[in-house]
Amino acid sequence: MTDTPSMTAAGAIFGKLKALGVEYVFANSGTDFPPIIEGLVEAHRAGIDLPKPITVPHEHAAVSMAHGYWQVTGRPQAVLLHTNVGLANGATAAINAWCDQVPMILMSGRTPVTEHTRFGARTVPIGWGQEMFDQEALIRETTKWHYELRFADQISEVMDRAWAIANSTPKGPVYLSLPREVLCEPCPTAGLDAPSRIAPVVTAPDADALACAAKALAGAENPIVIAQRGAGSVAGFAALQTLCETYALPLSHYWSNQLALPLSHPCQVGADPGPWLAKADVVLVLDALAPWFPDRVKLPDDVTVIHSGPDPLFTRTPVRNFEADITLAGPVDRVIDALTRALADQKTDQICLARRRDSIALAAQTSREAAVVTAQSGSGAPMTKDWVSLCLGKAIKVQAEQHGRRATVFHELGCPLMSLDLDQPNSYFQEPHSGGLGWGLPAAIGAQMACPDRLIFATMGDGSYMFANPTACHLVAEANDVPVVVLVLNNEEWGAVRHSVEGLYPEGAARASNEVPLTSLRPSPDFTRTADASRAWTETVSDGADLPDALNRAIEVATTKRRQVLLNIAIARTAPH
Ligand SMILES: Cc1ncc(C[n+]2csc(CCOP(=O)(O)OP(=O)(O)O)c2C)c(N)n1
Ligand SMILES: [Mg+2]
Repeated sequence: MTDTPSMTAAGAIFGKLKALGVEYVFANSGTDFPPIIEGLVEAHRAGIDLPKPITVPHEHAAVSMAHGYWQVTGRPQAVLLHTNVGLANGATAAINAWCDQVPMILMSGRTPVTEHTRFGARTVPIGWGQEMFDQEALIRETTKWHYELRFADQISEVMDRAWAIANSTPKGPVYLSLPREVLCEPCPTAGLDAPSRIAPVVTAPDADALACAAKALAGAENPIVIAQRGAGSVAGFAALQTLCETYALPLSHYWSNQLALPLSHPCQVGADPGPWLAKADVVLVLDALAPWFPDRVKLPDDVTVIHSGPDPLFTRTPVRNFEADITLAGPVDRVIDALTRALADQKTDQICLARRRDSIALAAQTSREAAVVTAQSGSGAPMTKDWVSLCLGKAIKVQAEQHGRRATVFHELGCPLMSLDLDQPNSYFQEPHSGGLGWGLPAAIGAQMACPDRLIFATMGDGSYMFANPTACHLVAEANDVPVVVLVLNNEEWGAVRHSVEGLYPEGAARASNEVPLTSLRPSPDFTRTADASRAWTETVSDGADLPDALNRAIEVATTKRRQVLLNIAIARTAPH
């Protein structure tokens, strides 16, 4: 290295992150941070363009904010945590990011290795207390790549590599451990202001596999598409509609955590693919970790199953044995595009397609009408989650029509998809299938920071709200002027846990008892006061009839006063489905 060192390594990391397109570093600091904080001020004074550091008083929230930010922008962000303890607090959110294939640069400090003499060496007892043989083990299974920085002059190249790997198909978090002594070293500036010299890998489906898939789909009599993680991009969302319309392909949103088709689309047949799978001759799985319920679904013997997506076999999931006759690897939007082209070469029977299109449209309409009827039957006091979804979907429609506002609903045991009536890409995100609860609220805040003018709703169960470290989240929302609208769907219990007991033991003792152990959240805290502590605008809504007006008031406050809002909504306890 011939460059003159000009900044501490920590400042260099921030500068490099900016060059990689990172706008925010969601951080939770500690005694490993002095060189980071010093370096940050130093770099700022030197006029270096830096990402904005955001103080997040819980690590689960910090990682989840980067998660939500990426979901609405496709731009990976960075997270900086305190040694092993901060990393451990962020590990559940890293599991979520891993499961959802969300790229981010996750970093945490490493307690000093040296005990004396060297600058940055251990000072107070936690230097010993936080030492581990293998700190990376905490997140190794949930990151694509991990490394401990050895020298300050590695920063630019190591970051280039980290960024490129995080952004390669399938995407995912990467981890960098930062020993305090290294952070205290001076760092040469070369390369710090340049974007990555390493291009991410984008995979594409194999040509032969594509031709087989196109032939199967073109000749199918009873096809079904199952989409769990959306259509890959805004362009993919539009292209998938055309594909489904052209080839009369019904699509089921089975346990979907993103929207793949508008819910009003005539090929969108609801959340249950069961009846379609029972008679299917071709199944197209679009990026679905668990595309059906193996214990309940018996596929016909002669079915052709096509799995597609960034990692169609989910190679890092130990057990997953859904049959796969054809696999198409690549980002979902690329798969849709490639399939569309390959299908153009195939002959189709237009009369059959027209007939099937009509019957799918009828099924789609029937399923949607049934969802509305179910939702309307839950408008009492307390109300159902479906009723909240129906009202929220209507409010969102009005905002789009009257003000041209776009909206995104985050759902974590909150507003179920089918009664929401959403029709836009990026309008809906459910918790990842890893289900590390506490994701919804901070992910929504991260999304709102990325898109200040979008209406962002964080809808979640009362249990999920508490898992989100709400005091930390409301502080971040207030500190950063984030007007997120929080809907707590409060049934005063962990309903999903009770449903799971009663589902497994339908005639069991727990179902017959008045109070199912280990599921009650009574007495319910007054969540409006939790949010009020950070000066949110709050209301409690007990009667379903009052909800539409309450939602309008909430939206009015969020959009005109740009203040965070929380509605504590009384939800009826229901029987398992
Ligand atoms: C971190 C974490 N801990 C525990 C669980 C297990 N769990 C799954 S659902 C659930 C209850 C969720 O309760 P709530 O958000 O109130 O929604 P409800 O089911 O009552 O509608 C729990 C505790 C989990 N998924 N993640
Ligand atoms: Mg609950």
